[in-house]
Amino acid sequence: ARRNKLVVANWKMHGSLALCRETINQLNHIVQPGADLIISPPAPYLSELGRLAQQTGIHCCGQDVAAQQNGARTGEWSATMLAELGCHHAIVGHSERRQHHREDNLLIAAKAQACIDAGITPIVCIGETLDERNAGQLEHILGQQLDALLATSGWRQAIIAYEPVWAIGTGKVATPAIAQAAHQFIREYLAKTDADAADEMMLLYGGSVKADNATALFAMPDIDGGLIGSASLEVHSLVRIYQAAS
Ligand code: G2H
Repeated sequence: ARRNKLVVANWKMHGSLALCRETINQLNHIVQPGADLIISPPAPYLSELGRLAQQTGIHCCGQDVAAQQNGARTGEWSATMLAELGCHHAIVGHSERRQHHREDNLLIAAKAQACIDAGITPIVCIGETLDERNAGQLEHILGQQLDALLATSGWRQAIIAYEPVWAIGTGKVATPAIAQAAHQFIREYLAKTDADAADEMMLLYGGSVKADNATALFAMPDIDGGLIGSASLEVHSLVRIYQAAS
C-alpha cells in the first residue's frame, strides 16, 4: 500500500499558548498533502490550538482519552469531546500512562475503541522495556499488547506507535534497522488477522526522534512516520523532522 507519512508532535506536559502560536505560524507554510502533521498539546491548549490550526491542514490531537464517553470521572475527558473540538486523533497507552497511571492493555484497548466509537483515530502506543528486550521477550510483549487491540472491533482504524521504552526521552534512539525489525514484526502480526488492513495501517516510530535521525528512520519500509516528544518543542527541529517526512 502507498501509505502517507505522518508526524505527530507529543508535547507531553510542556508548552504554552505562545508555543501553540509559534508552532502553527511556522509549520503552516510548509505542510504538504503527502505528509500529515498533528500536534498533541496538553489538554488545556487543545481548544486554542484547534482554533489556530483551522484551515491550515495541521490537526490537533489529545494525549489521552477516557474509555467512556461521559460520566462522573473528575479529571478525564472523552473522545466525543475531542471530536467536538475538531481533533481527529488521540494518543492512547503511551508508556508514561502505562507507568505512572498503571494503564494496562485492556484499558488501553477500551480507550482505543472509545475513540473509534466517537469517530476519531486512536494512536495506540506499544513497546518493550530494556529488560524485556534483553530477556528475549520483545515479540511476546508486542504480541500481548497487539492482542488486546485486535480484540476490539475497530482495530483496523487505529494507528500504532512503536515506542521502545528504553528509547523514550533517553536520547538512545533505536537504529533504523532495529526499529524496522519491530515494525515489520508488528505488521506481520496484524496481517495474520487481516493482511489488507495490516498493509494499510500506519505504524509510527517514537523514542528520541531528532532532526538528524528522522530521515533514516522514515526511509524504512514499515516506518510511516514518527511520534516526536522533546524535539517537537523546538519549532525549528519540528520543521526539519516534518521535512524529513515529506
Ligand atoms: C516518546 C517520544 C514521544 P521523546 O515518548 O512520544 O518522546 O521523543 O522525547 O523520546
